Amino acid sequence: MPMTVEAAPGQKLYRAVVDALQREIETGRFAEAQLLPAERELCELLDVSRTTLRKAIADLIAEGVLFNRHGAGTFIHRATPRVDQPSSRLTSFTEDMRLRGLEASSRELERGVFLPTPEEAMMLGARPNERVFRLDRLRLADGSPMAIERAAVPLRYLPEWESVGASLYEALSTRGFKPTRGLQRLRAIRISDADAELLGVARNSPALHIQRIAYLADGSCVEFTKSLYRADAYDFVSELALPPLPRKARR
Ligand code: 16G
Repeated sequence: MPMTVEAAPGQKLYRAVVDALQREIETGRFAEAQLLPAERELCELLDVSRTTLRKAIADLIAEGVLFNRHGAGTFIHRATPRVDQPSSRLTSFTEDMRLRGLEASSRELERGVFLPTPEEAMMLGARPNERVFRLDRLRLADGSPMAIERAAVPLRYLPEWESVGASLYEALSTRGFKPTRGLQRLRAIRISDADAELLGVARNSPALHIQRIAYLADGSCVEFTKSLYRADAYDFVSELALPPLPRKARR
């Protein structure tokens, strides 16, 4: 069904197209696919020129309503699940999502065995010439991108790295190397253009940069992971308690 786009007095036509597209997205017209219909089809639907449509799409991308995936087209942002994440629990992404009734999945960005960077060697306490297994993934919940995780694990813990499946922690547990303690550092950053595209957020969006170092019960370091979590999808929640009183002050 064609849509009529009429610019209000003083309004540019392409801004009227922005409003019309936004309205249609909100009311679910393109709900069956995340991919926006082809340019030609949209021009016909809205009865506007390509130039007008392109300007409108550029604005909707800047506003974070749409996003471009290189070579694949223009996509609509679906409402991202919002997650309260306790920051004191050592759980995996897969477990966290399962607990919330969301389906975890990943898009693998890199998998391989490398010599560690100086930072990885230091964080992991790697032995001389020890190599690390690296796994970089885009993590999704019910199909929505939530985080980018770049994990490094000393190869001795996962020599069969090629067969690591959907969950890194499950692979470690199966081999008897389940992390039992972790340290996490969290800070706010402005996301790079490449990562914004992967996460499907507007350029220069804020994100949460998290570094996790996880240890085995014997104190050796099993994982060093740098992650970028969507700031609009995550609340990290901490439980607070009064510190124990010094002995003298106790009555
Ligand atoms: C969590 C961890 C990440 C770990 C991953 C394993 C944070 C900030 N990060 O996302 O360090 O590698 O879980 O998940 O919580 P997986 O077992 O589903 O692969």
